[in-house]
Amino acid sequence: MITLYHFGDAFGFDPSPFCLKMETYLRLAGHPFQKKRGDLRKSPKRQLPVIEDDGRIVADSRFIIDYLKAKYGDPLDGHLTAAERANLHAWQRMCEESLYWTIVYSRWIDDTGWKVFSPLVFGFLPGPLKVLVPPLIRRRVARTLNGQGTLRHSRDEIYALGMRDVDALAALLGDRSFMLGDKPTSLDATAGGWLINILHAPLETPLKAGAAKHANLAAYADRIRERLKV
Ligand SMILES: N[C@@H](CCC(=O)N[C@@H](CS)C(=O)NCC(=O)O)C(=O)O
Repeated sequence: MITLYHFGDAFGFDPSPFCLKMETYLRLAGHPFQKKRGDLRKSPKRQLPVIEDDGRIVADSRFIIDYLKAKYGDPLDGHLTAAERANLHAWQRMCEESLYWTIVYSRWIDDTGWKVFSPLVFGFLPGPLKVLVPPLIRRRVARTLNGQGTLRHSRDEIYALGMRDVDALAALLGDRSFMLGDKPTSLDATAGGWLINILHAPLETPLKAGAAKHANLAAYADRIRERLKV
């Protein structure tokens, strides 16, 4: 049985887009799995998600999906042409390398999001750690966002950049059931993990308000979330 190590379901689902991507992938591909709370200190790359399968540990959603495809087959993407795979790759990277950072900003830096996010994800910490740890990690995330570049922009610019990606996803989806057609592909694991995290998270950010204006994305997030139910 595959074990998915993730952060936990602080939002009723995993607040990490990458962990929710992995869970969505496993469900859409039909692989049986169990979820356990992961420990960053024990994770090979100090990040989650990680899976364990037959004693083998695999880290990073991209390498996990490669591993699962090699071992169990490729029910989601196996039928795609080379051009369709290239298209999928580009959209996936847009979510994971661009839109991701606006999500991170909306939770860790923007005070509106932080006030709600912090107690939800750090609520499990005992006593004084609940007060001490969140600002330390918040400062570390700010350094990362500064190095990566997002924090060089104003709040309005950061949300405007995020909305370009959300608007592009809405245009891609159109009136289809899934991002690339009638059947789910691995792009829906990423897009689902991202859009559920934007639209269903209890944080009233400009990104959520902007995404909610796209009725097709709201219905899509509901549809993918339905697939996550056991
Ligand atoms: N490229 C990785 C990214 C994973 C990732 O960024 N995970 C974040 C949570 S969304 C994490 O573990 N952050 C903790 C840290 O970097 O200290 C993947 O595809 O799995």
